Amino acid sequence: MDMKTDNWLSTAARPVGLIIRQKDPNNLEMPFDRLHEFITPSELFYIRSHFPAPNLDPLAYRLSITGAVRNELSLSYSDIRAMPSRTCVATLECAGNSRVFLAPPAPGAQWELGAVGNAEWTGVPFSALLEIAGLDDDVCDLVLEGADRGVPKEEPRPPGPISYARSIPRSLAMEPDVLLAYQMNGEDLMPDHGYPLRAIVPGNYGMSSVKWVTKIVAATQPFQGYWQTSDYAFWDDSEGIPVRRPLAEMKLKSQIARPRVYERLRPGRPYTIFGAAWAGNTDITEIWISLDGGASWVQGDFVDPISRHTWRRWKYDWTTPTQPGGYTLLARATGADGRPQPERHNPNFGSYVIDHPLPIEVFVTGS
Ligand SMILES: Nc1nc2c(c(=O)[nH]1)N[C@H]1C(S)=C(S)[C@@H](COP(=O)(O)O)O[C@H]1N2
Ligand SMILES: [Mo]
Repeated sequence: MDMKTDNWLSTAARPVGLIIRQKDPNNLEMPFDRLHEFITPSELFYIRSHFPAPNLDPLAYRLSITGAVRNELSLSYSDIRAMPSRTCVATLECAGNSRVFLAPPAPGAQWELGAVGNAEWTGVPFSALLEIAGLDDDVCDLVLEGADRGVPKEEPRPPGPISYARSIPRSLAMEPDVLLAYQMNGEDLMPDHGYPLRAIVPGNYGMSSVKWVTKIVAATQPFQGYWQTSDYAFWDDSEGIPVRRPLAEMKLKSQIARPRVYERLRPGRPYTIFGAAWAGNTDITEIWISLDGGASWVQGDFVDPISRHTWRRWKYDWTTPTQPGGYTLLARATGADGRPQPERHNPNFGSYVIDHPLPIEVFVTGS
């Protein structure tokens, strides 16, 4: 056997697979220092699943649309594939991404930087299906239910198995880029990413993009399901009274991909700091880097243009210090409204929405 096959050579340009946070169900993240291309290769795209992936046969598959509609629908996979399609690029970030940076430690999967990715999604606009179904005037929420089922491990535990279900407001469901997608990066979805059909809700945290969708309910009351109120929700303030609201729009955030935590760097050498920044419905206009733990900031350059719902890769050409020792690097993005990322994590979000600048400690060696 020829040992000089290319997987023995530089791994810099090729995917290296995912990091296991939990097995069965699969919860796998991208080694974020592998960020190179604008589009995350499918094999590097994180997987976040509450229950084992259901095995859905596309020939038996049906999508039902029920509730407050004029025409209840039951569509086959081929019905959906026959409809006019739309393609969009969207960044999905799990609301728990970077949880490992919280101190004191927060319960839940200890995601580092890799529960985020940017892919090209193809499917049917959700609005096209809703137009055929004909929503009643008083519909406020569209509930999307996946075929995966189980009993959540976190308290409060429901009395029996439940399916993964989330709702989105009617106005969002009608946005042209909200898709029921069957392809990711030009190929049919992989089982872990929702085969045969999943929702893609650009601008929202990943939990809205329900995988393995089999049922859609048009609701005339705000949906109060487990993943809407108990999990994936936060404490808001209503006239001084704390209220529970569902997480929705992704917050402005940036991450350093290279160097990685505790990387050793040689002194006085050029080093390109590289990363990405994204947000829900705000354009990202500036990226600032700190090389001294936040005492001072310098501006980085974007590699990608502004594009709604996708990340912008950025870089900063640094010359590493000549003084050996530990250095803390930070990145902080600013949105079109002039607002930067917050300095600290907001405890109202619990173990979610980790959107403050994340410290990356590196060591500059003596020579
Ligand atoms: N049916 C179903 N859909 C789901 C989930 C799930 O557990 N079951 N996880 C959600 C969460 S929390 C995230 S972050 C995204 C992750 O999508 P991915 O695994 O394709 O990256 O899927 C969402 N859709
Ligand atoms: Mo998530």
